[in-house]
Amino acid sequence: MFVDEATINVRAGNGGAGCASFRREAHVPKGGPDGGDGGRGGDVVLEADQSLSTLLDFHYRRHFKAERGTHGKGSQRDGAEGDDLVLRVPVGTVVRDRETGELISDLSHHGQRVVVARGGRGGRGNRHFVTPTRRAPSFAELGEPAEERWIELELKLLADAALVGLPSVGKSSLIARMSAARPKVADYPFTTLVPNLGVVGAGERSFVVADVPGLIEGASEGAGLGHAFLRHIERTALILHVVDLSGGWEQRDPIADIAVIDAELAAHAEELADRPQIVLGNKVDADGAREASERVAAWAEEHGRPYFAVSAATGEGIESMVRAVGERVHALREEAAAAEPTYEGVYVYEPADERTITVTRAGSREYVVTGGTIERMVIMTDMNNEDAVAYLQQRLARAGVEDALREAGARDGDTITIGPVSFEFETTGTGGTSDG
Ligand SMILES: Nc1nc2c(ncn2[C@@H]2O[C@H](COP(=O)(O)OP(=O)(O)OP(=O)(O)O)[C@@H](O)[C@H]2O)c(=O)[nH]1
Ligand SMILES: [Mg+2]
Repeated sequence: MFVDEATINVRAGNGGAGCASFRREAHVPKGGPDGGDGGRGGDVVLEADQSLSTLLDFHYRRHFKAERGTHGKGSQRDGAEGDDLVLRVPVGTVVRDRETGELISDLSHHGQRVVVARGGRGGRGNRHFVTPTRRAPSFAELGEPAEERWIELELKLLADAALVGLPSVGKSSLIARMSAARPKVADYPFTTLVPNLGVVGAGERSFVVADVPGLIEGASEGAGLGHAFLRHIERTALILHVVDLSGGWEQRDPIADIAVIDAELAAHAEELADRPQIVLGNKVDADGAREASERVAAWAEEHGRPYFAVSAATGEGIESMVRAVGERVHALREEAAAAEPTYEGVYVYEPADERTITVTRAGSREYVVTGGTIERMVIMTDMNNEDAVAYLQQRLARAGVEDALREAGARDGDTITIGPVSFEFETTGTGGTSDG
């Protein structure tokens, strides 16, 4: 179907740094620690919005950045949080991580939100690091760097209704009459090779209609252009079943034609047989068509299907048919919306391997340790401050880094690299796997 694509770069806001400061009191040279925390950086969020219909905006601008958090200050003043950046995309947008190809989200409902890049946490001020043995922590945490990634957006426009019928019954002619779509029309079968979509204006109630290639007997088993197109119909709420009322190039019984299509739909998927249908008797302008129309009308009434006699050629009957289809589509949409869960929560995309610790041997006495969570611990540490480094060492041990290194064969004195930092391996004896 109609596909619109864009690739964009999203960067959340960095967290602000925590502050290391001490209360000033008249008689005490150094009061208690009172450094405020850094503010959280803003997230980049995608939100589905039904008033939008294309991804065109993202073709002109490709880099999007949320606001950073500000740094904490003395006297327990915390930094301000950065604002989230909310990017609105059309309903039907599928989001993927460009690097891994991983599906991040399928934004199929108005208001649905997904965080595609998380803002960095603010660093904690020094007052958080007080322990019985460390009364005056001289360090604070740095802010957490924000996430940044390239994501791919793909818009899949879904049709509300699909024009279905045998070849040459006039499906493409009808979509051309109903909308601005201009598909190829010809009086030989299988003129339409790919589905066409058209937006039909029906007062306030515009809807999207699909014109798919003609189906023939055996389509559900792969005859003709078969299967691929039945798949497109699966997701449309309403079937506009088009039948040819004209005598055509051979004697044809429109009611038998309807039965052929019904059988193919049912053979493809049980629920297609129960899908709401409106029957459109087309070519009512042709010789002998009125009589055929009356018979189809009687049959349709008997089977509880609305029926309209139309002519794509002269325009007869089109207006009232479009109005009725618009109303039906609207009712079906409301039904579907009522059945939908509401989207209040926000899904946050987290690559799966954040907590995994991987040790790679890089030389005879050199190891590289990777893992999102522990790399962040390192990045948030002020390496110029001895106390901060000692604290980091304990956290890493508790997170299981020491155990993992030892398992990989590391011995005291080996060089260990985590993120941008290298240091010497030294056992703390803190061990264990509780949180860090
Ligand atoms: N007289 C008359 N001819 C029509 C009408 N609608 C379509 N036709 C003719 O029927 C033939 C087939 O029309 P298409 O619109 O290509 O039919 P289709 O169902 O899209 O055909 P496929 O794509 O091959 O499945 C063309 O020659 C049209 O001009 C109509 O209302 N009246
Ligand atoms: Mg066609």
